[in-house]
Amino acid sequence: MGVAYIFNGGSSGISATDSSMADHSITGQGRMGYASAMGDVNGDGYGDLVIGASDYSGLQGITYIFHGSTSGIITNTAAGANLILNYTGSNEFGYAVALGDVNGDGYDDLANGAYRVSGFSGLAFIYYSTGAGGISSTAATSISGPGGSNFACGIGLGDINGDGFSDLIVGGNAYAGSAGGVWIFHSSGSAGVTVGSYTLANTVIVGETTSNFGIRLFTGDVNGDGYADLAVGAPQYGSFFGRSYVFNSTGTTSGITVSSATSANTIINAFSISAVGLGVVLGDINGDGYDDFATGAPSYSTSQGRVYINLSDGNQVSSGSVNLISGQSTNQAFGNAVMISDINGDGLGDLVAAAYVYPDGVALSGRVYVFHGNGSGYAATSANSATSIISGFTGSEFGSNLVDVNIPKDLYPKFLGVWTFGNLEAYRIQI
Ligand SMILES: [Ca+2]
Ligand SMILES: [Ca+2]
Ligand SMILES: [Ca+2]
Ligand SMILES: [Ca+2]
Repeated sequence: MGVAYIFNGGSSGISATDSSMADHSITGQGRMGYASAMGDVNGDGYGDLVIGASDYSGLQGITYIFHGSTSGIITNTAAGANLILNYTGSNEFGYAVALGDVNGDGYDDLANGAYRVSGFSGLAFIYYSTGAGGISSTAATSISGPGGSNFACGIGLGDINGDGFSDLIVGGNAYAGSAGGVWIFHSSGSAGVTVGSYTLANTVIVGETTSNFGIRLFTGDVNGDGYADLAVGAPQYGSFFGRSYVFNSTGTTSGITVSSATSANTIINAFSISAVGLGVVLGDINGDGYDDFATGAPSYSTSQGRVYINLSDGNQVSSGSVNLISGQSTNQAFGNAVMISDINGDGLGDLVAAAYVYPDGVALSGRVYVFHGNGSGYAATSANSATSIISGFTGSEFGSNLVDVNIPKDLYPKFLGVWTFGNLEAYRIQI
């Protein structure tokens, strides 16, 4: 099963101390919440929530879209979703989801993935919004990947080439012997993304040897030029040391033009088994208008885990970390998911980081930590000194996934923690 929890922010942050104190919850099945995204699919100014449940009905998978309102999201059950999307076969449909306006009509569209299609060739879909009615029940774009690549295990949307239309970014961590790859497809404009094969991508970036590059993606703007830049995680680099990369858009209609992960503008390294890159997020931590970078390393120091904080200098994300925040103890996987959101409305990005197998990797309760920004990063060096700590129930894996639930018409942003039942695992896809 799975439960999505929504916690409201406020001027003093979040006061909940366990998941029963959430402002809202939605219960579903099939690891609901392994993937989630927030946007406005029906143009009413309220944030709408997409949640993937990739284990639903065996491994068929299912995706739910919930429309926001003046009262937030109303229903408490997945079955009460405004739209439910399916795909045939045991293909883990909904393993990765993203929202963005691909065809420029002012309504966010849904990118979705099913990485097991046709022997792990994978398919990436775009379901366009119909307007005030929200997302269409039919995908107008479907793009096939290379054989055995897990294409679409990672999905992102962002306007990489600055033409006003969101572009599609697809990751496939098993490509080229698990080097992994990322494919960028530019929107053609009002028709959206019109190609049907990975061979027609505008950009292909190949990861380093057996690094699982592309399993995590996030877009943001690190240099304030209005062109989306791209963060990519490769948690298996160097036998699970892991690496995270940030690729700047060229600031031209060509978007990102490099073809190798080693050509990234910024590379974050580890010096021991850490699985850096299993969590990646871009957001403005110090309030200067440039997106900064947080990356989780949940395997660091016997899975105590830690999070690296790297600020943008206005041109690119600096490779020197201003903060390293460690988990509370071993076998908690702190940093399995990270998010930046201005929880307390002071203009500084707050860090939300999860340790989904807290306290010991056996009880699997999970914890979510909120760190308020201080203008130059975060004061804490340990999860013990987080501003807020929210605990999950035994067995719940609270914090398996996080999403910024920023609803434009609300005063304060919110955030969502998600828990799911499942086995302890560094991440889902086996290679
Ligand atoms: Ca649209
Ligand atoms: Ca574009
Ligand atoms: Ca940029
Ligand atoms: Ca910044």
